[in-house]
Amino acid sequence: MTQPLILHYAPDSASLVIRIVLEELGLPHDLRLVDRTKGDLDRPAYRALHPLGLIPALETPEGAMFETAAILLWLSDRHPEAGLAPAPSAPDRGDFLKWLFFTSTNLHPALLQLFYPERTAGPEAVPALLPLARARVGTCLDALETAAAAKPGWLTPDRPTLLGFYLGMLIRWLASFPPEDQAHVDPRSYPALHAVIAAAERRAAAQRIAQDEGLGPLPFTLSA
Ligand SMILES: N[C@@H](CCC(=O)N[C@@H](CS)C(=O)NCC(=O)O)C(=O)O
Repeated sequence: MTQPLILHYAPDSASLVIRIVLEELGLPHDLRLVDRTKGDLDRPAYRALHPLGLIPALETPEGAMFETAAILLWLSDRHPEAGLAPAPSAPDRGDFLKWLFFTSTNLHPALLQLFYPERTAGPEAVPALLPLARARVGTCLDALETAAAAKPGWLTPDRPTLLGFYLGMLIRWLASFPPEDQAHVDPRSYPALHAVIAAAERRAAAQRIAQDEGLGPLPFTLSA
């Protein structure tokens, strides 16, 4: 019997997009809640799955996976029929990979610097780091908005895509901050991305997981 996939998750963390994609693909899996307040991330058993003790981690029959983008790509490559990403031989595979890695190595870390500046540079550097991280987020979103405005097949409101779900989660976090907070982003200020994530959040899979995690009916845009 094949071992099931096991996702180590916490509500409204980076595991959200993995849960949505597992649901979108209809893949059976078990969930293990990681309780950060109880030190679960530092337990040797969890560190054996993820060397840095971060969420998400996915146990697969072939070993543990970590890094959100790697897990997403691994899942979609095994289920090409779902069309969540261009196939390895597709002409637009290179563009898709480029923007997936752009998101995971530039936008996602800039958000973490913005949300947890003291972890990056210590408490005394927070006032200097915050505007830099905010500017970096803006630069990344501007570039992604330009990419989305060209309506590529891998970032379109017309059908679900890995990047649409991933960006929906990241933009959700920015939109969750009150407007007066430095970290706040109004998703409507990026119309092409807004259209993509608004379509993504309407998917039945996204709705089911959002309901399970208590994220409200518009989990990505937070307002119509
Ligand atoms: N590069 C990692 C980043 C994962 C990450 O930073 N996860 C956060 C949750 S969203 C985490 O586990 N933080 C540890 C903590 O909150 O203590 C990825 O893409 O998976």
